[in-house]
Amino acid sequence: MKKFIVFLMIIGTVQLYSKSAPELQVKKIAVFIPGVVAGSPIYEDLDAGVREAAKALSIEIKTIEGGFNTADWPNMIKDIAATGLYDLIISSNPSIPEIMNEVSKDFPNQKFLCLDGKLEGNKNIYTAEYKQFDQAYMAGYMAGLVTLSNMDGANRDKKVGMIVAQHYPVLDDVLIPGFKKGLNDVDPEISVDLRVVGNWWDATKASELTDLMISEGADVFLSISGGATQGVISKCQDLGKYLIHFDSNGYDKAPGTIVGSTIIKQKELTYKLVTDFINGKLPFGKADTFSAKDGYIDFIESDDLYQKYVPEDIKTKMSVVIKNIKK
Ligand code: RBF
Repeated sequence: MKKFIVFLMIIGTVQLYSKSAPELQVKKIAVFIPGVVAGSPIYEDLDAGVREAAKALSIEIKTIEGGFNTADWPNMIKDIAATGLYDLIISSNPSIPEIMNEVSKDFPNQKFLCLDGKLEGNKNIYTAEYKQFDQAYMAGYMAGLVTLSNMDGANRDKKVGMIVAQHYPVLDDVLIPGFKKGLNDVDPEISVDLRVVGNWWDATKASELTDLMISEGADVFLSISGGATQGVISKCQDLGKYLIHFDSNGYDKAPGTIVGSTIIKQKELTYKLVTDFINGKLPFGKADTFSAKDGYIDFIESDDLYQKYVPEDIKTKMSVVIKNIKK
């Protein structure tokens, strides 16, 4: 009898445990980096945001770097879905939602989250993009003020350099127009010298382009080229020119050379969206846009290096522009 009671107690415990088990279950998330993490703020912050969420919540994560061959990405994402191991696959860039959409057809139980991309209407995919026109506008306005300034490295040519990794729709339709509008609002005579690296990693090529562009009059740069940006930064440092950093706070990478930082809060947004997912609140099927008004886009004025190296009149003008964008 005693043995039977013990047996019943064990069964009871097991049942009790298995009832509460789904709540205790650790969620598994795969992070697919379309490129490599190092050198691209947008991916470094994606990775950091997921890691912070994993620490705070009960999540197991696996980060997979997709490398630079875009043709490999669809099969890599498909392979992740095919494992059936992950409650959510996260990625980030404008070319990814369409790949997720295709993979979703074969794996209809797989959930996806894509930042920095947009796709509406697939009940298994949620996307979050940024209103990056405003981010590029602030970069353009700052670059315009610098090229017209009396700062040591500025010249009289009214010429600004833009170095990009490759052409893609968001770059051509949003980032370049935003940057040019910012420049134009400072002075319509400012011209842009735009060059293409051809990939997201070749810092040597980016450095050579920067050298050439400086010799032709450019004195301040915006680089949207991932890891290749390091080549632009070091050439500007060598030749005493300036750079506006994009996507993250870059002032301390090159004090006095990086004179502006326009950011997206990719780490914070990733953290928020992963938390929403864990709480069952991520609105799959929807596509949202996050902006300067929501606090997800900004220009960093508070940094000591910005305060130290940028002339007062430029800081005052930038403050007005930033305030208007956030309104
Ligand atoms: N941005 C990066 O910083 N690093 C990258 O490796 C990178 N790869 C990209 C690949 C493709 C196919 C596309 C469409 C965009 C890529 N981006 C990359 C750009 C990124 O989505 C974003 O537009 C910029 O980082 C500016 O915020």
